[in-house]
Amino acid sequence: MKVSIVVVSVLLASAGAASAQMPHMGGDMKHVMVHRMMDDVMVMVDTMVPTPDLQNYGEMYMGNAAVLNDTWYNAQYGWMKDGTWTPPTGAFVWIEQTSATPGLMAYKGGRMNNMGSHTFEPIFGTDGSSPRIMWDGMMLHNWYAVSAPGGTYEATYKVYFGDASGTPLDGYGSGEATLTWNAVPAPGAAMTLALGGLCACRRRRS
Ligand SMILES: [Cu+2]
Repeated sequence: MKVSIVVVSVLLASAGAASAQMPHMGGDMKHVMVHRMMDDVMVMVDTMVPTPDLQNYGEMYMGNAAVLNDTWYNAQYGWMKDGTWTPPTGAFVWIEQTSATPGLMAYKGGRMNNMGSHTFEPIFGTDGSSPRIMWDGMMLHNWYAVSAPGGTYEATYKVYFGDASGTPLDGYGSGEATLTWNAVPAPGAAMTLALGGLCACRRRRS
């Protein structure tokens, strides 16, 4: 686990140097493990990694990643297949957002060691997109963003087997998971507040 994280940061650093600044995952990968148990789907969030922070780095991103400009964002959560299993014959795995804190936006990510797999298209209801995505079972780190930090955010997901249009398969169960984030004020905002305080003091003295 540690080794792969080191490799990822090296890749991101070299890519950033070559082109524009790449967005940051925000911390260690926090995996959402999806397992098929007979006719059921089980979903478990890795509890070892602390609750991710949505952060604003004050950076501008190029291309599709520009959707993260001026946002507080994070991509630590990664959907991951637990063990080797396949969906029922002819069926697909669907991840559906059933509820989320208002203001939480989501964009399609990909594998952390391949930024080219990240399309940044709006998903999970963002900008009128579908509440569900079909998942191919590859590690998937989506990007979550808010346009103003407002404390704690949550999103709840149902993972199930469905047909090509997302209709759940009869006779199969579904799994559920809730992801949470804390939105922290930008370092720049704290600095502005400090400077504001300083100015107030000066004004009082004069
Ligand atoms: Cu991952």
